[in-house]
Amino acid sequence: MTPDTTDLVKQLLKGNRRAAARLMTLAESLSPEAHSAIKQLYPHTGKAHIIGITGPPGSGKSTLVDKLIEQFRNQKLKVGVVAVDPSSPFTGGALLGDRIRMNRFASDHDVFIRSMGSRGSLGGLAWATHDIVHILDALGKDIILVETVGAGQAEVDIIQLAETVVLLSVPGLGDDIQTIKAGIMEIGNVFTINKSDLDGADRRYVEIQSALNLGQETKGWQPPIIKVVATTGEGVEELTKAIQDHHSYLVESGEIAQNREQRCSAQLETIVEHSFIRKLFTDPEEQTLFQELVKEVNSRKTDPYTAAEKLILHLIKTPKK
Ligand SMILES: Nc1nc2c(ncn2[C@@H]2O[C@H](COP(=O)(O)OP(=O)(O)OP(=O)(O)O)[C@@H](O)[C@H]2O)c(=O)[nH]1
Ligand SMILES: [Mg+2]
Repeated sequence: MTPDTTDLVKQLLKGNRRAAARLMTLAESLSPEAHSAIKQLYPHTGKAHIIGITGPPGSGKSTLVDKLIEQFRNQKLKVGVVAVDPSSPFTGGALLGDRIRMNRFASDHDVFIRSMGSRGSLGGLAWATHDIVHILDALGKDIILVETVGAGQAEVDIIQLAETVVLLSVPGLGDDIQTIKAGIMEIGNVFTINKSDLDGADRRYVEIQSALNLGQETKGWQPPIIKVVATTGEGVEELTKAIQDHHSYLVESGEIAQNREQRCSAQLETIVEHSFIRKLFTDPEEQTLFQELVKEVNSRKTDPYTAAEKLILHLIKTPKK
């Protein structure tokens, strides 16, 4: 039976968690009902502060998110969490770990946690993540934390989603510095060294500081570097303050408008790109045409540009199924 999204959205807007969970399941399965739901709930979004928590696998992101939830709850803010794990299978250990780590909020109705596995290919994960963030926003969350592995190369590009990006790093990860050099630094608004109880935290601090100084702009937001121990909660209050300071900065400087426009643009791009790609690879008629054109390009009967033009025209003309 097709779920009645109008009713689900109505329930969601009243704060119904079960409706939220059902809508998220639809979003994860990339069903057309999910699109219909997003169309209805979108006018009710745009209120939450969306925070990306990103860093290497095992750097303590989930442990930190758990402690951040606590900080925001102390301020009576309503919190939503999306933990995205593109590397693990559906019921991977990491997902299970996330649930256990954040389990203490299970009975708190103002906290909603959703873990996602690598369900969709063809950009489905990025797509569903956007939708889930919208659902949490419409549910009335003030803060939405999005946990993702890595940055830049990952399927879910955190800058498409988050207003504030917290880049997590840990002491003693040699290749991490490579990532820093590769330009990841630019996307961080707050740098965090987790596991600061381990050796090498000070060295990591200096490394990040000098990498930051290289590309430093003298005006605007100056990204702070904060040492934390997620397991004990040390430094998490300071981190929370830095995250909220960044948000205040965005609002007061007016950068928030530009930030939001960039995110809408990136999102629209994702949807257009993947709508085409998905139709191309799921519709048998398009598949046949695609295969024919591949052969024609290979035999030099046509060239790749003409073939692409034909495909795009055909995709536009064929009615939506
Ligand atoms: N020593 C120390 N260990 C920590 C700290 N924070 C987290 N850990 C440990 O690091 C391990 C990984 O923590 P998670 O929170 O699952 O890390 P994650 O980044 O979410 O991992 P994935 O989602 O699998 O990429 C766990 O065993 C934590 O207990 C810390 O501050 N110090
Ligand atoms: Mg995790």
